[in-house]
Amino acid sequence: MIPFAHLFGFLALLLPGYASLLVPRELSSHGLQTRALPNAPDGYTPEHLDCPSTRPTVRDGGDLSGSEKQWLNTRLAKTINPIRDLLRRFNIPNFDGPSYITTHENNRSALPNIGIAMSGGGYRAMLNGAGAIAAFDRREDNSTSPGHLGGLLQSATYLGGLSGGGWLVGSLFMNNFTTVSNSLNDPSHTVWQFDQSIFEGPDKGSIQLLDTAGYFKTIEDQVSDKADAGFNRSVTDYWGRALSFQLINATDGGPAYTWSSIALADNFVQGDTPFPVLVADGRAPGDLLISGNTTVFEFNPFEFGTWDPTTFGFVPVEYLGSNFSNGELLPGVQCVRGFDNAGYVMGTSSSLFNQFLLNVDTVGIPKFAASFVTDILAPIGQDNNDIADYSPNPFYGYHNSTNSNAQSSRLTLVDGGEDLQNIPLHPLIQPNRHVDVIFAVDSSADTETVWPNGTALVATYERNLNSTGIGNGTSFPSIPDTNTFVNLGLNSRPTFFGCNSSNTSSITPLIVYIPNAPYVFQSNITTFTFSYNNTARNSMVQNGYEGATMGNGTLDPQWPVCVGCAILSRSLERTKTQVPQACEECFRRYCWDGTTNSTRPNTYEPLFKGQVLVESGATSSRSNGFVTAAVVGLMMLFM
Ligand SMILES: *[C@@H]1O[C@H](CO)[C@@H](O)[C@H](O)[C@H]1NC(C)=O
Ligand SMILES: *[C@@H]1O[C@H](CO)[C@@H](O)[C@H](O)[C@H]1NC(C)=O
Ligand SMILES: *[C@@H]1O[C@H](CO)[C@@H](O)[C@H](O)[C@H]1NC(C)=O
Ligand SMILES: *[C@@H]1O[C@H](CO)[C@@H](O)[C@H](O)[C@H]1NC(C)=O
Ligand SMILES: *[C@@H]1O[C@H](CO)[C@@H](O)[C@H](O)[C@H]1NC(C)=O
Ligand SMILES: *[C@@H]1O[C@H](CO)[C@@H](O)[C@H](O)[C@H]1NC(C)=O
Ligand SMILES: *[C@@H]1O[C@H](CO)[C@@H](O)[C@H](O)[C@H]1NC(C)=O
Ligand SMILES: *[C@@H]1O[C@H](CO)[C@@H](O)[C@H](O)[C@H]1NC(C)=O
Ligand SMILES: *[C@@H]1O[C@H](CO)[C@@H](O)[C@H](O)[C@H]1NC(C)=O
Ligand SMILES: *[C@@H]1O[C@H](CO)[C@@H](O)[C@H](O)[C@H]1NC(C)=O
Ligand SMILES: *[C@@H]1O[C@H](CO)[C@@H](O)[C@H](O)[C@H]1NC(C)=O
Ligand SMILES: CC(=O)N[C@H]1CO[C@H](CO)[C@@H](O)[C@@H]1O
Repeated sequence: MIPFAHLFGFLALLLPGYASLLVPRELSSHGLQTRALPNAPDGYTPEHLDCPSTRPTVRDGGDLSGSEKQWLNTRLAKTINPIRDLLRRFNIPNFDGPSYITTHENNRSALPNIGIAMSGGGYRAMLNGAGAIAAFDRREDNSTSPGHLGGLLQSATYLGGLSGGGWLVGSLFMNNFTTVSNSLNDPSHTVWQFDQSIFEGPDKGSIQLLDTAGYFKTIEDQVSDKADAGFNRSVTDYWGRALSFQLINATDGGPAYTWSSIALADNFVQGDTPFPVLVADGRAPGDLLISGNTTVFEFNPFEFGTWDPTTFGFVPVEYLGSNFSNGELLPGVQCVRGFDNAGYVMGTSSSLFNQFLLNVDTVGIPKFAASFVTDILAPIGQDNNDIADYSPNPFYGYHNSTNSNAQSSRLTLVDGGEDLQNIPLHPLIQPNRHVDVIFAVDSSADTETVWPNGTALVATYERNLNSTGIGNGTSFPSIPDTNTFVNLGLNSRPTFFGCNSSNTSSITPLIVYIPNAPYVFQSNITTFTFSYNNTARNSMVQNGYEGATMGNGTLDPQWPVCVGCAILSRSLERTKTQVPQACEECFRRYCWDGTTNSTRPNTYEPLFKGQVLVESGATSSRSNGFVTAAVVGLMMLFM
């Protein structure tokens, strides 16, 4: 049987330039709606093809792309009913939420504009984040019952992912924006099978027919073909291929699935999904350490680039790999397609894990994996283990005076969390995007005990202090030091930052910080844990669900009301509507009130808040029982 992707590659060879037109027809002949597509012309290998009649160029970062603006018209209209439904269910006392939405419906920009951000932190972050996404997704069972938050995902405009959070976002979008529960219970046993470590490769019971040796050979062949076609290979190529076997629902890790194909998927085109954005950090030539001022790049369905005043430009993501100079493709230069492989993009945002591939203790991993590491990966990695190579640099000769890579034909990117901004807030705080509220799920491992302590928020806050500097007009709420986070428990329960926007000049989103904490499972599993049995995997997801919903409202029955208030806050200001009394109470309870306690705390060892589901092997249970924990939780909230 000829695999579909190969067949398609063959068609594309015959008809260069028409590639993206053909795939939907091919799929629709099977009566299916289009999902993200295996539309690369030749599998994992980028191809030089004739350019479209309007040749792609680099544009500056002064505004949203035309494509994004057009898409927003569709999406923003689609979010109105979900927001109205949410507010109806949340039922803010003495405030008619649905009528408020209806009154302002014809002026969409008056209404809330919601973003969601999923932090990095390997599989821990992916799974804890997946619990939050499930909680926000009205398609999940029970998610629209009292105390739950289902519908927030349908109400959101943007969905950011970084590193492990990017695996989550990327996997859902590659798989037709499927649900978290369908990914966990994948009927085809293809994706999210984390009991098989990435070194073993997929379970042979799935659609993958490979044994471990065949898995490594397939990956090596795919990457070699890219190198033979003249593109630099980096360890990230291997890492991204391996990830794809776990994240993309297709044979051989879906080598032809491109990131740009998200923009062709029906559900995205119809505005039925949020706008996915993945984040990676730029690295100036010769730099090994990534500072907080490094350029932050984003991958969205239309474009790759940055808002930062350094490179300050975007290129169509579909044409990554093309040889741009001074912002253009010179006459005669062909267009490259297929470079923006979806697994490569997810691998780029998480390139930190390259080091895991390289440093893994070779004892206990399959023989093939061990020789693969020593013979193939190690020589490629050398001093540049963590990079993803985006050569030829699309920003060569572009904004020479500010772009530190302008004179380099190479562009190398690293894991989006290496600048410590481990939550992908950067795309969501851009003033052009007008996001009002960001649900920021933080599964970072900051403390010695592998819990978050606000480090990611502090990094973004510090970066944006000087709005004429690297922040380039962005504005971010005040964030206290990490000792304060721990001492005040701001990292042990949801906390709002930026409640009072009157003392900031430009558009400052409200941040709803949702830290990973032990609700029903000891979810502080180390970042470099690469296999989870299904019990542990599902418990992680459930813990994330409980964290986002505060135990479905059992820890605080007012939590859904408070989420509603957070969503409405900036909109109420714009429409000069009096803040409901219940919201004032919520803000007193959940907003960081500006106090600090910067004394170095003892080791952070949070207690369970809920009924312990299963005990993870490494840790002892110290549950006080659900009722006691609820009382403790409430006491902390009212402090
Ligand atoms: C994608 O999901 C939609 C539902 O959102 C479904 O109608 C469609 O058939 C799915 N397409 C594929 C290719 O699975
Ligand atoms: C939904 O709620 C019902 C009734 O409480 C329960 O039996 C069922 O297990 C729940 N479903 C999920 C996915 O939790
Ligand atoms: C994977 O694809 C199979 C066959 O199309 C489908 O039944 C299954 O639901 C898909 N799984 C996910 C997680 O999208
Ligand atoms: C970023 O740059 C500013 C000024 O250019 C400097 O004060 C600050 O220390 C830098 N931050 C980091 C994290 O390097
Ligand atoms: C930018 O640098 C490139 C490469 O050195 C050069 O060809 C180009 O002329 C420069 N552009 C400007 C506007 O100086
Ligand atoms: C917070 O995390 C940072 C980063 O890991 C660490 O350096 C710092 O000591 C931690 N502080 C507290 C109070 O946990
Ligand atoms: C997880 O957190 C608990 C305290 O909540 C701590 O006792 C345990 O050592 C932590 N696990 C790891 C791997 O650090
Ligand atoms: C802010 O950044 C700009 C550009 O880097 C710099 O010129 C200015 O001195 C900075 N201001 C402060 C207060 O650091
Ligand atoms: C919260 O809801 C989820 C999904 O229905 C369920 O699995 C979980 O048991 C519930 N937890 C509590 C504390 O009610
Ligand atoms: C400040 O934090 C320290 C360290 O956790 C604690 O011992 C002290 O009681 C706190 N101070 C106040 C006023 O809460
Ligand atoms: C699953 O993993 C957890 C944590 O590592 C362990 O405690 C448990 O025994 C495992 N369960 C099974 C069925 O292997
Ligand atoms: C709002 C703001 O400061 N925008 C600046 C971002 O950076 C570009 C390139 O340096 C400037 O042209 C904008 O004025």
